[in-house]
Amino acid sequence: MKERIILFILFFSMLSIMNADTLNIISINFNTGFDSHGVSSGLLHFNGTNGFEVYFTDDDSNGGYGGNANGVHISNQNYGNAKVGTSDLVLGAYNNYNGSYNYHSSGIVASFNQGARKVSFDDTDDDGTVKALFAYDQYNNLIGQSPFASRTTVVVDTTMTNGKLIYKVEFDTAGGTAGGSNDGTYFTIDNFYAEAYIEQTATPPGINVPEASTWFMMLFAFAGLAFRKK
Ligand SMILES: [Ca+2]
Ligand SMILES: [Ca+2]
Ligand SMILES: [Ca+2]
Ligand SMILES: [Ca+2]
Repeated sequence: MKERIILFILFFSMLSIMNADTLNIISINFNTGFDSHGVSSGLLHFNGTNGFEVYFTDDDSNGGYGGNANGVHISNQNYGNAKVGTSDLVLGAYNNYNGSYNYHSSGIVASFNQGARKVSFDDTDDDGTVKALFAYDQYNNLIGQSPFASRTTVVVDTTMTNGKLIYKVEFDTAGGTAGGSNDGTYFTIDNFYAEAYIEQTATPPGINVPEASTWFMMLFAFAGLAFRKK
């Protein structure tokens, strides 16, 4: 009897763990100098928890300050980098070199494979150029943005998007191909963070998985049978 009670308690606690509100997290300080595949420039890809992923690239602006960037890069070089020359690396757009420095002028875009409820990072710009964090849904529609600011932690979450999940963000003076290498301002970012709800696994089509309450009823039925046999 004691064993049965313990088994029941174990079963109930397992169910409550399965139903717990758990989050997927991506947290990156860029200080290794590489993404999850050992790459340091171009389209960068980082893995978070439970298959939550982020891709970084540029905003495809094509102006006179570095042209159309070839993605992003992890760097300690100058132009818009308050941490220049240190081992505390940052992320900037991978624009053309001007001979000695990278312009870091294009907007920085981060795309997720799962809708995020919050995205934040530090603006590590070395001047007061104000930028905003623009948020997009899975269809690339603008759904909200953070206030314009500089040299601070920027945050966008679902309270700014009418509750819609965030599949892409862009950090820049203007969203899309506006701003970026057209506006003559330079900047970098650091300490990227994103969180998303762990998505429910979909039931495979044609397969009827019983609900938790059904499991309870079945468990009691089996327990009843076990007692009867004794
Ligand atoms: Ca580009
Ligand atoms: Ca860093
Ligand atoms: Ca832009
Ligand atoms: Ca700047």
